Amino acid sequence: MKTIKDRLLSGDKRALARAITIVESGGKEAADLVKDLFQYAGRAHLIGITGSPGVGKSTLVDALVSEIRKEGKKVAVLAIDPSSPFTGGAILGDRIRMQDHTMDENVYIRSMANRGHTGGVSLGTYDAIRMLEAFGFEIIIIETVGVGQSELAIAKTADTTILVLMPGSGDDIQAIKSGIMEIGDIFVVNKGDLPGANKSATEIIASLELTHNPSGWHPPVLVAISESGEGVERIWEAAKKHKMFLEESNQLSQRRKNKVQSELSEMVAEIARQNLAESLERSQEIRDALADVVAGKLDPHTAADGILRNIFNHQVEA
Ligand SMILES: Nc1nc2c(ncn2[C@@H]2O[C@H](COP(=O)(O)OP(=O)(O)OP(=O)(O)O)[C@@H](O)[C@H]2O)c(=O)[nH]1
Ligand SMILES: [Mg+2]
Repeated sequence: MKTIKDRLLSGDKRALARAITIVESGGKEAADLVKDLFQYAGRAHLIGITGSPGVGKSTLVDALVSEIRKEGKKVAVLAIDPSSPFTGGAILGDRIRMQDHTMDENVYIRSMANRGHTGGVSLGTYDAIRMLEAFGFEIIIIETVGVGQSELAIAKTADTTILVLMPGSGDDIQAIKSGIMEIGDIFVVNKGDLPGANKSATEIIASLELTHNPSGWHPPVLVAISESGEGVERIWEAAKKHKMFLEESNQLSQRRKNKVQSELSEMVAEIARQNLAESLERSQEIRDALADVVAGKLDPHTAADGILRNIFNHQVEA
């Protein structure tokens, strides 16, 4: 019988779906699969799309997919914790187009839960991206609902981050105030058919002029009507231009290095958390420390310090 790895590499979408389910669950099976497929990963252009609920992210993603397919490129979409279901044409008024995409063998759309990670990007997401890259997707779009920290997490994961806003929602003002403007490589004022779109765009441009910009990239602010596809071609052009800019200014490798760094530190923290949970049950020393804190004999800082030593010594010996 062929392995999941062989089936995935030969273009079997069911194997891809299975592989993503495996890496989503984590554990040894996931680690082995990632090890097997790691050498085929790391090649796609990762585009993060974020913004408040209901600004039209999924509608924009759908229109972008159509745009990308015009160039014949293979494109995958990961929708992380969507508040509305994505796959299978569930988007109101968009059934027919979505249906088109799901019939297209060069498109893959998948929803993922972030399993309680407030950052919006869990370790499983990094590995799911690897599975999609190994399968051969050239562009991977990651949609996350922007709620505080998740914008920052997606910006760390993606090569190009698109921040979507809509007119009249106060979103733009909110974004400017909360300092998330810095994460946008491209700004989209969606629902350009509604009043106030140009005003929003002007405000964003004005605030960008005040934003510190060490990379040398000047984020474009584009008005679009995702529902009709108007302005979406320019968004795709801007995304390609941004990737080229990163390559030419040697910032792509730096971004990817930062990404690996945050993934690794998250992974180490996760292993430490698991070890701690196990040690809490297993280790008499840790149980004693807990009892001492409860009894008021030991302060929590000293106890935590002792527990850390215990875990890492244990790790070294193991
Ligand atoms: N008027 C107008 N409505 C739009 C446009 N694009 C999307 N919408 C509508 O906005 C609503 C939300 O669209 P979605 O694409 O689901 O928004 P989203 O940001 O993905 O939403 P969540 O994933 O739930 O956060 C839907 O009713 C869309 O039809 C647009 O360009 N103009
Ligand atoms: Mg959505």
